[in-house]
Amino acid sequence: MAKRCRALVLFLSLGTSISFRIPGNPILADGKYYSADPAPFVANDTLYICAGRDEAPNGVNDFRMNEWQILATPNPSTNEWTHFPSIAKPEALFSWAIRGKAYAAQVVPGLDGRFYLYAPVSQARSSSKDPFGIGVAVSNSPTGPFKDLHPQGPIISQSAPPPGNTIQNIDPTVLIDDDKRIYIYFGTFGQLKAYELKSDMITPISSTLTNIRNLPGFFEAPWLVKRDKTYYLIYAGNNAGPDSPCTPTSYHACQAYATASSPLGPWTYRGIVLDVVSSTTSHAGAIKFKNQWYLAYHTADADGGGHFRRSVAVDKLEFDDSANPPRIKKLQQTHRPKAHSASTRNIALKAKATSQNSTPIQYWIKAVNDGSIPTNPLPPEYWSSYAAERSPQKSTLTLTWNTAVTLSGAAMVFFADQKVGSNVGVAPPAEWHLEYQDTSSQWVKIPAAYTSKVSNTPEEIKFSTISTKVLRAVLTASGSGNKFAGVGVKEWLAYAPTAS
Ligand code: FUB
Repeated sequence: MAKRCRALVLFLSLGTSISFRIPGNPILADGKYYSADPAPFVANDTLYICAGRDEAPNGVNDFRMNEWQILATPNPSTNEWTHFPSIAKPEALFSWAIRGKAYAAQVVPGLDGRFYLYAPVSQARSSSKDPFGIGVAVSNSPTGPFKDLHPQGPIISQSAPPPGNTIQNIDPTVLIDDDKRIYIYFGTFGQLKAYELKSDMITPISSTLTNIRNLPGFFEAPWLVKRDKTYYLIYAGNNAGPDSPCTPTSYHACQAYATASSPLGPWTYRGIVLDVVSSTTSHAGAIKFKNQWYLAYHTADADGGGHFRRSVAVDKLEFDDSANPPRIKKLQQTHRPKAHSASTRNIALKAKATSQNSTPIQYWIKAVNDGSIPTNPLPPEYWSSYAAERSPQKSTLTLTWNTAVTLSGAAMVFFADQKVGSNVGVAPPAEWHLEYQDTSSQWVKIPAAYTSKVSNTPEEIKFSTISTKVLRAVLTASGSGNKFAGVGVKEWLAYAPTAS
């Protein structure tokens, strides 16, 4: 009996794995397991990707992350992967950590042949303002089981040495340099710190932290890597706004990068590695494997995916060696073949949406005709005129097609967090109607039974057939005097008489 129990414990602690072949990105796509914050590493002729597991229920806008998992392939171009669904859980790995908050971890093959897991978790008992800390665990195998290497607590936290650390301590990235010196970077919310570690992989070499500045738009997710003599720091940046090099709204992030000739900088910003992805967060890791560079990153592209139900993808990363230092070429995302989309009467999907008012930085005009109607959207998943005390009374949204289209109906799926008639927040519009541009470019109001009802199911407003290249919605916000609520639109559908 004792023998049977021991065998069972051994089996459970080693975990189970499952192998499969994929038709393309994302790697885990059926929505059974979501995977986020990929951190690639190489061992035993295999490319491994350590990832967190997103478990937020659909519609919950929060990180629900209880464990880490590993994906492994002998070669990404074979599309053959093995999934180790549960390699560690914060509270089981670190006696000082609470359940959940299994944020972006990295497994680092050490110089001693062992594997070091750098894992941000939340401390059970901490007097610091922010309880996040980075723990380190070690294993003889790339997929665990891992054992806490520093049972006293996190090696990095607001109260661990070196002092002067008041940031949220997550998103570690570790590089073992060619001369065997070890560097760690970590941070988020625009704050990035770094220092050198001793060969024990846990102790800071000096009592000084390097504050990394000069990374335009740095938000989080640093990834430190070296190629030949050049150090590359890839990071999630979200400097949105008219001069942003990459993000359309303040909720988005792109992957930018900087280079340096020494591991702690100074860094020089070089450009964008990866445009915004379908999830608002962006987190990536670059790795050389069998003479090819790859970038692992996450998106919301799996079945039922979302900003808190992310999935890891991997694509080839190319360098331009004619530049000095060599430039990283912007990644071309690849996807598994899409199922044919069902025929639809909604031809708004083929139009370009614009807003005549300037759209506040958190909202996204592209969301109004992207075919997605989320129940609990984040701001970039809808358009809104909400600008606190300065929300305008009138707004106009326009759909423009390249060639004339025939329309016989439309639907507006409004977002509202306030009741009808409110003059604060986002409320159903007091009034709205559609106009189209006729052949002499005159705006003509479309007579129809308009309703400002808020429902997540599009309700078609039918009208007599019109032909136009430009359709506009004139929206009047509720409120009075100079105090108006914002108007919010999750989706605007424009119906042709027949489906195509
Ligand atoms: O997964 C939780 C957080 O989301 C990570 O720490 C960030 O980098 C972002 O990807």
